[in-house]
Amino acid sequence: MKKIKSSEITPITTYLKRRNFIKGSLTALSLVVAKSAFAFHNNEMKNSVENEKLNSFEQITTYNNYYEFGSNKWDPAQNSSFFKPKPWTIKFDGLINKPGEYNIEDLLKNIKFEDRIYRLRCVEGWSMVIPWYGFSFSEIINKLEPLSSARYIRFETVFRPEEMPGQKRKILPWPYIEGLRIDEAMHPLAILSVGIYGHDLLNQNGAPIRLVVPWKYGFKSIKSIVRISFVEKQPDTTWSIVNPREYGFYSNVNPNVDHPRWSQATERRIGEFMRRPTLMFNGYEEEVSDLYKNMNLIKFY
Ligand SMILES: Nc1nc2c(c(=O)[nH]1)N[C@H]1C(S)=C(S)[C@@H](COP(=O)(O)O)O[C@H]1N2
Ligand SMILES: [Mo]
Repeated sequence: MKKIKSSEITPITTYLKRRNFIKGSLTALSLVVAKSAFAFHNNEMKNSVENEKLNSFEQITTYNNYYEFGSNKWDPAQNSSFFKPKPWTIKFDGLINKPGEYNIEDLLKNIKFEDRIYRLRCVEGWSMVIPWYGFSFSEIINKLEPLSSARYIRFETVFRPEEMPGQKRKILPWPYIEGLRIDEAMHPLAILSVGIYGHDLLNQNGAPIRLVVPWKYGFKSIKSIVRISFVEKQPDTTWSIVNPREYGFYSNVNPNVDHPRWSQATERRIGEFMRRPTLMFNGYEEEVSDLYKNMNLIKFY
């Protein structure tokens, strides 16, 4: 991994001042995928995450879901100090020309890192705005040369019960697994993240590398990835194994499709008191809706 040198770590105050620069790069990115520059511009006025306040480093690193370290929001920060994110390898297998187990440093050589400010909407009804540091997952996918028969990607989190106390209990089937359709994974907004606020990821956020898919509920953004498999059939995912009626494969953020036990129409931003409306595809509709045209989003929840 491109180790973030201490000289590169951005103090949080100056990070906020740099947001104009980041906004520029995000706009450029979105223009590539938006239907038209004008449509994006209009949308930006109403929906842009750039107009929203970033959650603090403290909030992002102390209010977490990472069941491998326990199921309370404060557990991951408290119980993850024995976890060793270094050294790290990721195994790539299945329907690709270049399978193998790659050391993370080798894997991330020549990768173009970027800051990406995204909303994260948990299926439980809370949300945050997080400045990730990472890169488009498509960069890695292209290097691996998927075969045309590869239609889905399956992700697996590390299994280390000695370092992850939650894995000693059967709160979930271990290891945690997730999946995406390959065109979703190739979308420029889907990133692998290695940092937050210009700082290496802390263990509670999924060190050393985790997925971030901002238009889907947070549980799709699988942490501490050790295996990525290219497959033909839609893979199983942890939460849909546990409760298929409540958690589907797609899990796109959708204020119009309620969870069986609660409404998804609104959310509480961590740090705020009032609830705010949840946006279609978490506010990334302009960029991602083409992935789902002609799909029934109630059936494919
Ligand atoms: N391996 C693993 N990945 C996981 C989880 C988990 O329990 N285990 N929780 C998910 C859920 S429900 C959410 S909302 C996000 C939270 O990410 P954050 O704690 O970095 O904000 O991580 C997701 N990734
Ligand atoms: Mo979540």
